[in-house]
Amino acid sequence: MQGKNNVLTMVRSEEAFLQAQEVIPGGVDSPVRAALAVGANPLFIERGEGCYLWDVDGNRYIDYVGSWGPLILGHAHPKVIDAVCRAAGKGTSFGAPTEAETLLAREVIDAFPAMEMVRFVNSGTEATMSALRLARGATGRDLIVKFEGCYHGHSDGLLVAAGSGALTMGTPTSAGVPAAVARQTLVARYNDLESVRSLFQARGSDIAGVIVEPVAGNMGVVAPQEGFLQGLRDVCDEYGSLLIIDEVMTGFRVAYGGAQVLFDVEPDLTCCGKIIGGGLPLAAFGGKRAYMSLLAPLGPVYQAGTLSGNPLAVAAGLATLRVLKEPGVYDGLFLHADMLVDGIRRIAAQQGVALRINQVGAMFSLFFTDGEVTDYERASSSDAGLFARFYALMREEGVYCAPSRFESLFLSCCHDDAVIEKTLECVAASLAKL
Ligand code: KE4
Repeated sequence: MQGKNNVLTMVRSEEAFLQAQEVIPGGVDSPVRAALAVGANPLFIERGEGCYLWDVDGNRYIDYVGSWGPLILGHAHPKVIDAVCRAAGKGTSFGAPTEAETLLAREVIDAFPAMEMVRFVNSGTEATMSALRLARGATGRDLIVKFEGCYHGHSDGLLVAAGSGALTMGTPTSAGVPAAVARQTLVARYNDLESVRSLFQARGSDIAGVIVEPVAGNMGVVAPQEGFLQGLRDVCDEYGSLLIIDEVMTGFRVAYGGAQVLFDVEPDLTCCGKIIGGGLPLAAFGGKRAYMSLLAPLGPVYQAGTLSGNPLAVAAGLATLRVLKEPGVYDGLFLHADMLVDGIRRIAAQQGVALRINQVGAMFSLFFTDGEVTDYERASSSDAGLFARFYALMREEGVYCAPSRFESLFLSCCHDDAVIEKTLECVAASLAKL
């Protein structure tokens, strides 16, 4: 429903936001949704279909958030909805193993060559938290290495120099994380192997593992430079530490087998999430049998979850991966991602706007800067004010982007030629008004 002068009306969203703020902190169940960094109020969503979202005022948007990555098939994909409805008709949770979990486990293991076993959990946070505990249990060591600006969920030890919402909110190291826990986390600079090696030279015998986003997506998109990931593999081998590749965002997004297949690097443990749940709460961590067999009930590393491997989420995940394996799906996805990114670059150049776009596969992000963005420091130096203005203008045009320059934008299989063309018209109009 368009307001006067074609200005979107957001009366019900505003009212819904006031209501929500009375009973939910910030009115949202995850901070970045509050859109504080761009000075906007969040839209309350009524429904999604394909590449579109409708807010509660009836305004339609082309969606480039895709629930922060999971909706690679687009909203309400018929095969996903049908699978979830059929599963729900048989009950929603049993707290007991089901054959569908084994089927999904085989699909995930087939996708990641370095994986021999996998365990399902309910969120990416759980997956990375559990993978760290497993690395510590496997090595008997306490320290972990992470990278400034990378986000791996909100478990205490990983909320140190974190990205995503922690960056957006300006709290990279959260209150409430005990200093003793934070001290177990060493922080290196992304794409800077020397910063990693210096940590290992100082503390290598105490480092259980390195956890890395193989393509950073939580400081905006930052690709690994040549040799960076293999360098992490080599230093972990040298010191007997585990390499944990966090593919929660990149898994099935930059390639069916994630960034580890794209960049040919072999982790000891892999975390995945988002897409494997098809929009329902499901994530996973997996790796070599020798490590995974240390997990309870087989071994001494405890990890558990009431709803882990939930039948509805497993059904959504299985349906999603089966569609992704169909011929040509990734060709179309990447073709349209390239069309969009090339088009935005062309328009920005024509309008003389200093805009850097980092893209890997079907994820990309926009930095209002003219320099290369290869780490958190350079991402942070991009113009936040211009980003906020661009976000607002695009939303007025009917395009729904992530409300933070430290997030990624995602395409779905439903973003076709016509949608890309329409998006580029909106980009041209928005950049012209910056
Ligand atoms: P969840 O616990 O949010 O399911 O996953 C945590 C996580 C782990 N690893 C990576 C690489 C991730 O990107 C994430 C979560 N991503 C953010 C978006 N940047 C989730 C959005 C939010 O926090 O609301």
